[in-house]
Amino acid sequence: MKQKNVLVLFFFLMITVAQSQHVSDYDLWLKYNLIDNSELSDSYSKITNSISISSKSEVLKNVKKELTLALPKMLNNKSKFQNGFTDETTLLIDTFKNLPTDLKPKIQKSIDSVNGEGFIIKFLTFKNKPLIIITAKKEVGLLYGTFRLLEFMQLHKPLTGIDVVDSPKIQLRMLNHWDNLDRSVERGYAGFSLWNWQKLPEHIDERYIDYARANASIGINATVLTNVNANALVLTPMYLEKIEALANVFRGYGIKVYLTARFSAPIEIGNLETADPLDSEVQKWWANKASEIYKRIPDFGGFLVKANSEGQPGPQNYGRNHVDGANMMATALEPFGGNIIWRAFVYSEHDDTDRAKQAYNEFLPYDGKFKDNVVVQVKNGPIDFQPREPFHPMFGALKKTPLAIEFQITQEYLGFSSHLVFLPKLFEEILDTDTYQKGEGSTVARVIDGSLYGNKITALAGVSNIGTDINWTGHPFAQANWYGFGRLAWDPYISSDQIAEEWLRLTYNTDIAFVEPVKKMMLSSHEAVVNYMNPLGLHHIFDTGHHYGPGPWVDNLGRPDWNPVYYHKADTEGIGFDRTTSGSNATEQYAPHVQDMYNDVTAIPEEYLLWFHHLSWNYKLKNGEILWNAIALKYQEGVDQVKTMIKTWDASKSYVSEQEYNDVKMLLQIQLKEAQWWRDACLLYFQTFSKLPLPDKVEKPAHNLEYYKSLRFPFAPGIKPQWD
Ligand code: GCW
Repeated sequence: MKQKNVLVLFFFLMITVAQSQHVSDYDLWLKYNLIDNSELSDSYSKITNSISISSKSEVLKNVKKELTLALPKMLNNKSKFQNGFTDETTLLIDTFKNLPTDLKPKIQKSIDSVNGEGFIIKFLTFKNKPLIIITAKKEVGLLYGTFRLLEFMQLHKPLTGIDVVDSPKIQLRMLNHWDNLDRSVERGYAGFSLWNWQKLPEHIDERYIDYARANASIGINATVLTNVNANALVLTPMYLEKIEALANVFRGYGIKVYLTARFSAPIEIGNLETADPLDSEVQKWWANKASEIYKRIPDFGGFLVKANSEGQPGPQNYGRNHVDGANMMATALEPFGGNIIWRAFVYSEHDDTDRAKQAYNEFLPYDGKFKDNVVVQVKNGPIDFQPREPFHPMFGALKKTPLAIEFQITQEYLGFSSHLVFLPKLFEEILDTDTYQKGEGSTVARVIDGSLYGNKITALAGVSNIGTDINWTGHPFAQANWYGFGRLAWDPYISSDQIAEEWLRLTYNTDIAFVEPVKKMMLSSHEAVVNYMNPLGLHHIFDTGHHYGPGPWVDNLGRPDWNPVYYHKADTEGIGFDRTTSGSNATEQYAPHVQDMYNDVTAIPEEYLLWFHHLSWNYKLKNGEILWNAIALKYQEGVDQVKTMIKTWDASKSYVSEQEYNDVKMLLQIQLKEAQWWRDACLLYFQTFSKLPLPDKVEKPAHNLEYYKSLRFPFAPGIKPQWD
């Protein structure tokens, strides 16, 4: 190549590189763009002209810091700050007990109605002058209230007359990081782990602070720093010192640190011969460990434990059960106010019961037997974070045990960080589902927020999609999943529509001509991925290990329930997993009304059809199509939906920067390519059973089945690379 051409190519590459992940993506939904509407800007400037806030505590210092950062960016001027209320004050930020006495009666009723983390933002006239106050019972409420006020400004909402009284409906709003100590992230698609263990505790990366700010802005108040496939070393002094440094940063943003505890830690780092939960030496070891941790981190949240699941050690290794294990650890943390979050993601290779039934079978007999500081954390569906699953039958069935719901924000089964999938839609679908366990209206959200059974602890967890990528989440739209998770953890009744709209306006542009179509694209993106990956209740037909792309043919893995063929059960007769009374009878784990609905092939919502029924290829669906055609058309519909997403994004070009446009555009192209891959591979494979032709509307596959089966991805992200 001539030198000139090389140079041209070099510049082209530079531009391409520069176009993905622009630095401004780093700011997430906290961009604080200049408000170009002068009327609004004037009104906001008046309101924030003179801010009264004390800066004694870390939390209040952070409140002030955020205002100092945000206001000049949005309003292009500087606010004055004072320590106490003065005649000049236009915005007063203080806890209720510190408010001027003659102000209190105006707030009393509202303050009585908020909880310890709630807040009030109120516009009122005081001493004949307009005043906005942000108040709360505790300082952390002032932090949340301030972020809400700044969000209102970013959304260009009027503040005159503002009257917001809000409290989180869930106590523990937690991110679960599946971060390993070598900084790889299990199922992570956005770079490496944020936690730079080698430089901690001395070096506090600015990112820790920005991570905490982002979380606080959406109300997340707990973070589990390490992978549930745990390494005991994190409980040794060398690591605890580093954890302490992180906890010191996060505390000022209302965030408590949790760790994953490896059940066999007493053996691995304690030199004991056993980890039997009924052994007194083991109990003593955990009690001492707890006291060692709390000396460093007085507000340590507790442990998240994956036990006797996928090879992780647990109480069953010693002939004990989950209650023995969880309660032993809970006893160790109890004196310090810590919690045990015990995962219910269990299934055994020695049990040939339908995997979807195993967790319920195992945990139901333990209902009411856990100590008060134990929460059982249940994945949203009975298998494993599939693009669509029915709700987990444990929800509502355990009536005396607080259950936390675990969502997966990282897109293990949803196209990694290259597919645009707006997950709050999936979360909402589950939260809104009625379990009927205490009559009509017993939604999953009400099980989780405690309003159904009065849980002592309420919790909502999300497996983090955050890493060292400049934009934190790999796909810029995956930021919306972090944002939306936080909003739903605060209030599980907020609509996905509202979340999408807020996020778009905060992140990109407030113009309705941009927001409306792009919001529509986001809201339909979950259905699109279900269509092109797992339509009509199909599930777990992903390729082995890394779960990148389709692998419905895989049948050679060690355990039956690791193989896709176990889940789709396609044969010449038909396809689907019979979980009705004539099959595995998984339906029996639901309330009678739900059982009846799921058992009845004419009553079940078609999106769950093949999850619960094995049906002939000629079975007629409600729209008159035979099952084979319906499956094929759904795959095609998914592909078409991605094409529509590309059109929508193209039409939005003028509303976003060139980098933002290009970044998403390139990712949508990958999504289209992979949607086609899913469609072609799955249809060619299922066709070997159905022996029926593809309907006319379905595009012809680009390759033959052998080609798709031959693809290998030993270095797919999210797992430790391996050649097979
Ligand atoms: O879905 C599976 C994942 C594992 C994960 C496990 C779990 C952390 O493939 O990577 O392990 O779930 O949730 O424990």
